[in-house]
Amino acid sequence: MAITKEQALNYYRKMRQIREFEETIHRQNTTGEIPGFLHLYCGEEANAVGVCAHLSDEDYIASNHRGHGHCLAKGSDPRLMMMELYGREEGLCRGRGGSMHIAELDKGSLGANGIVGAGGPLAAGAALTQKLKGSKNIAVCFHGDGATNEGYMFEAMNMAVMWKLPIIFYCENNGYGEFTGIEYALGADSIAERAAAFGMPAKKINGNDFFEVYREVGEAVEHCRAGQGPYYIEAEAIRYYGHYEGDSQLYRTKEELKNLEDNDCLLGFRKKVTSDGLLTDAELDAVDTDVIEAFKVYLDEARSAAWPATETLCDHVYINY
Ligand SMILES: Cc1ncc(C[n+]2csc(CCOP(=O)(O)OP(=O)(O)O)c2C)c(N)n1
Ligand SMILES: [Mg+2]
Repeated sequence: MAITKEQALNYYRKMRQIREFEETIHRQNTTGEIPGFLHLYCGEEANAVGVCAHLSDEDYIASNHRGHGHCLAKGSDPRLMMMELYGREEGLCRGRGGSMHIAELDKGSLGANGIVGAGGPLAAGAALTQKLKGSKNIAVCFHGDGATNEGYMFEAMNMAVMWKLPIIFYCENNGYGEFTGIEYALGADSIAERAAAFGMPAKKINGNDFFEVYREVGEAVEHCRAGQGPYYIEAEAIRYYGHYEGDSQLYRTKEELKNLEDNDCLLGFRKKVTSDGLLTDAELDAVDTDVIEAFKVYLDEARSAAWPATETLCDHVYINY
């Protein structure tokens, strides 16, 4: 699956936008200006971008609590997302959703979700709808290693196999569920092997390598669009920061934190495209500068934008039947 120069630039820009979004709110969080909890996606960018590169607005994704990267990769506007995290009226969900309920249905983004594993049944439902409509659209369930131990994930996976649903279960295995290491929490030897036991193809891949993600997910998407049922991918990933902003990470060694950069997906991408002669360092630097400058503006605008009027706070939150 060859990638053109234009595609490579777009994918790099998207990964850089995610990184900059997260780094910006990482800095701003200490000011107390952003309401609610933040779970940063820094380090996992190659996954969201490598998966969503194969999807259109008519395909669906279900995200989790670490959802900003998925949302951006699926096409949401970073400026409106920043407004949303700041709780402003102009935000993507009019400031009512915030970090953990950010969504954009027109982009097929079913939203971030604070209930670990809840994306399984949601994405399976979206996939069932597409199948019943006879479309070629698919759904992707982004979830973490911790979520793989939730009962309703098992139910969703079983139903997906039974009903041959066009769904990819995409596990971002960053080695932790909150503060608990996977070696303690996972009963099986391997997440992918356990998924295979449900009766679907399952692979373990390196989620730090954009090109591997892109290639493997491309095959999985073809499988689903061809009506061959679900597909499971376990991608090894790294979580740069704590579980949430404010986590002091005393359960991780200094050595582990120091070595994370060795597997940085943005650095790996740069190394690969420059050594292949697809892009130059100068072209990549120009993207970096452009994105960093754009985020300064998004941040300023979000900080000074209007709050929702108090009497409207419950508008757009509940549906009246
Ligand atoms: C049903 C449910 N149980 C527990 C929690 C508390 N909780 C929030 S995030 C999390 C860990 C999730 O780990 P993982 O799925 O690996 O995602 P990661 O945070 O590593 O991206 C837990 C247990 C929750 N939000 N929902
Ligand atoms: Mg995890």
